[in-house]
Amino acid sequence: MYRIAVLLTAAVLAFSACASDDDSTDAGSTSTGSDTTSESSSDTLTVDDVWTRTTPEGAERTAVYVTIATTEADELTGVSVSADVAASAELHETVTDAGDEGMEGNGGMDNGHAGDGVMSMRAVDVIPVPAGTTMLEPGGYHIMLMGLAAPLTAGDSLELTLDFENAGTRTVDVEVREA
Ligand SMILES: [Cu+2]
Repeated sequence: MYRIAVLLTAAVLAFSACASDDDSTDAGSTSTGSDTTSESSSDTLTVDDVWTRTTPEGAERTAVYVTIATTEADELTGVSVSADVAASAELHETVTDAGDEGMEGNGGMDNGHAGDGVMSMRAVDVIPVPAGTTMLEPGGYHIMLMGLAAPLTAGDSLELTLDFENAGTRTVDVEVREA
C-alpha cells in the first residue's frame, strides 16, 4: 500500500514536471481565466443610473433617462411600464428646429424638456446602443412615459422593462429626482 502511494506520487510529480516543460508556469490560472470569461460574456450589457424628475400635478408625460454600458453593439427596441405608473412608454428622440412632422399635442413644455430654442421630440422604433457607454440624457434620446397615472414624487419606486435586440430584457428601478 505504502509503495503504491509512493509510486503514484512519483508519477504525479513526473507528469507535472513534464507539463511544465510545455506550459512553463501556470496551468491552474488558465482555467481560472476561462471561468471569468464565460461569466462576463453572459452579461455584456448593463443599465445604470435610471432617473426621472418629479412631475407637477396634472402632467401627462415625463422623460426617463438611462446609462447603458455594453461590450457589444446592440439596440434598444422597446420599453414598457406598469399601468400603475403610466398608460404606456415610448422610445423618443429630441430634435431641435421642430419640423412639420411634429407630434400632435406637443405644445406643452411640462415634460422636462428644456425650453431652449425650438425643441421637439418624436417617437422612434429603435435607439442605437453602440459598444461602449450610451447615455440617454436631456436633449437626446430618452424614454417617455405617456399618460401618467399620478404625479411622480421623490422617493417613488417604479420599474421599467427595457428590451434589447441582443441582450434581451432588463428590468430596472427608476430613481425619481427632485425637479
Ligand atoms: Cu419625449
